[in-house]
Amino acid sequence: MGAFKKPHGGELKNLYLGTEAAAAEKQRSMDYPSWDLTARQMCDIELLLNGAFSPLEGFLTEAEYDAVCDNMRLPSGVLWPMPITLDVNDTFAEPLSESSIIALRDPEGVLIATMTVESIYRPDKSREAKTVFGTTDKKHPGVAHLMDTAHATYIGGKLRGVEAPIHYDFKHLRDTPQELRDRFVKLGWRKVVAFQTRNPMHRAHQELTFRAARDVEANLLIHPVVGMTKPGDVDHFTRVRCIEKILNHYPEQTTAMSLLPLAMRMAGPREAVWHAIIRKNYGCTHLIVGRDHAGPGNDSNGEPFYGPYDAQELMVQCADDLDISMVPFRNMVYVEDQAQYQPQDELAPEVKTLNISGTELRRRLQEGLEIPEWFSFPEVVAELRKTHPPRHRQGFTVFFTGLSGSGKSTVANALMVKLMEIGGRHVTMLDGDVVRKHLSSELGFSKEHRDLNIQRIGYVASEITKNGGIAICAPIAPYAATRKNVRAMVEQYGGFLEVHVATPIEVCEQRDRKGLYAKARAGIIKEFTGISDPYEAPENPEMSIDTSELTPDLTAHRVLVKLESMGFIR
Ligand code: PPS
Repeated sequence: MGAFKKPHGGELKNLYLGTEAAAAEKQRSMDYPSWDLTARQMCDIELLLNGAFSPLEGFLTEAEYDAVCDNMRLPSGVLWPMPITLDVNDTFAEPLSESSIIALRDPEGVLIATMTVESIYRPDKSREAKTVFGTTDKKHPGVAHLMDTAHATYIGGKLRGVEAPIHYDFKHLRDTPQELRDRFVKLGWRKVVAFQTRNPMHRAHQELTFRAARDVEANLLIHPVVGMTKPGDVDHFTRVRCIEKILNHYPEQTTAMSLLPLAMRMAGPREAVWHAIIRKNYGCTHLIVGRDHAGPGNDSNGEPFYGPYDAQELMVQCADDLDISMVPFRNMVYVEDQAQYQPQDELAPEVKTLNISGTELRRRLQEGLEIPEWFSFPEVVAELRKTHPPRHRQGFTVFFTGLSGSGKSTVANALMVKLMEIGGRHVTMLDGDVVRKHLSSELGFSKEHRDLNIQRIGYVASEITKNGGIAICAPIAPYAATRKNVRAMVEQYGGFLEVHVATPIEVCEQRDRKGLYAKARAGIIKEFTGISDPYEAPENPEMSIDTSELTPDLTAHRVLVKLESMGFIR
C-alpha cells in the first residue's frame, strides 16, 4: 500500500535505452530525418521517457488520439484525459511514411530520442479544442496554442530514449518517478499527499497543505510545475526559490519538494485528472485538488471557462480508475480576531476575515507597498521583491510612432536628456535613422522589411527593459500588429508607453526638413509613409501628441508627467 501503489496502467515505464543501445542508436540517427523539439514538446518527451506519463510509450497515434479526445481513454480502456501529440510542419511530415524512423532533438541538436512512426494524421483541431478544453475560444491559452502555434500534422509512435533533456537549474530538486518512489521508500513515507502549484506559496497555502497532510495522516510533497504554466505567471526560478523558503515552516521530516517539468494546458477538469495520474506515477497516494484547479481564467465574454468545482467532480467520477485519492482543497482565510487561518467553510458569516487577492498582491509589489506578515512569510516576500521590484525601479520603454517629420526624434531626444537629468537608470535611444544605420542597414521600406526593423527594435528594447534600463524608440512603425508584438515583448519585463506623435501630415510635409516629401511627391522615393505607403494610427496609445501645437520641451515634459503618473519615475 501507500507509496508502493501501482503506477497508472500497472507498470512504470522507462523508455530509455541502455548505455550501449543508446550509443548505437545515436550512430544510426545520423541518417534519420531530424525534428527539433519545441519547448512544449521537450516537456512532454521528458515525462514520456521517464514514465511520468505511464502507461504511454510514445506520442499518440491517430487511434489513441481519437479515443483520448472522445472517451478520455486509451484504446486499451485505460483512463487517459490529455492528448500527448507530436505536431510537425508539412515540410518535415511530407517525406515520412508509417514505419519511418525519426530523430527527436533538443533546440541545440542533442539527440533525445528516436521514434518509429506508426501514424501520420491531420487532427480536427476544433474538435480537439471542444472535447479537451470544452471550448474553441482562443482566450483559453490551451486553445490558443492548439489553433495558432501547434503545427497542422501530428505523428505518433513509440519512443526510444537516448538522453534525458538537460537541465542546468535546481538539479538537486529534479527527480524521475522512480527516483521519487525510491526516496519515499527510503524515508519510510507510505502515504504522500501531492500539492500541485504554479505559484509562489504564501501562508494560506502552507496552512491548507499542512492541514491536508495532517487530515489524511500523510507526508506532503510540494510538486511545483517548472515546465510551462499560464502566460504571465511568476517565472519558475522565483517560484521555486519562494517555495524553498516556505519548506522551513513545516514540521521537520514531514515535507519535501520536487520539481515537475510539465507543460500545463490549463484544461481544468481534464487537467486535474491528468495531474492525478502523473502524481500516482511519482508514487503519491493523494492529490490536493482546489477550487478551479488548473483554471484558464475567463472567456471572451468574461465568464469562467469551468465551474469552480468541475475539476473535483470529474475526479470523483474517475475515482475508480484513478486509484489515487483526492483531498479537496479548502479555502483558507485569515481570522483577524484569532490571529490564525481557518477554513472558510467552517466560519460563521459574520466572522471578520482578511485576504489579499493575486491582483492586489501584484499591485502592492509594483508600488512597493507593505505586504503584511499574516499574508506571507517575510523571506518569501523578499524573494518576490527581488524579481518584482516596484515600478520606479523597473525598466521601461517609451515607444514613439508617427510620420516622418512628425517630431519623434526631437521629442525623444528632449525626453532622453530629461530622464538622464533625473538619473538612476541607463537610457538608450533607438531612433529610426540611427537604427537603420547600425542594426538594420540592409533593410529597405517594404512591409516585410519595416516589420523586421521594428521587431529588432522591439527585441533590443525588451532586453534593455528586462535589465532595468530605459529604451526610447522613435521609428515610424506604421503597422499596428507589429507595434502590438513589440508591446507584448516589452511588457513581460517592464513598462511600455506608446506615444503617437500625431502631427498632421500637412505640417510634416510643410516642414520637410530632409526634402523627402518633395521627392516622394515627385515619385523619386517609392513607398513613402503617408504618401505612397500606409500608416495605421494607434487606436489606444498611452499618449497622443501633436508637435505643431507644443514645443519639444513641453511635449517631452508631458511624457515625463505621464511616466510619473504610471509610477515609473518619482
Ligand atoms: S519604419 O517604417 O519604422 O521601418 O521606418 P524607420 O526605420 O523609422 O525609418 C524612417 C526614416 O527613413 C527615412 N525614409 C523613409 N521613411 C518612410 N518611408 C520611406 N519610403 C522612406 N525612405 C527613407 C526617413 O528619413 C525616416 O526618418 P524620420 O526620422 O521618420 O523622418
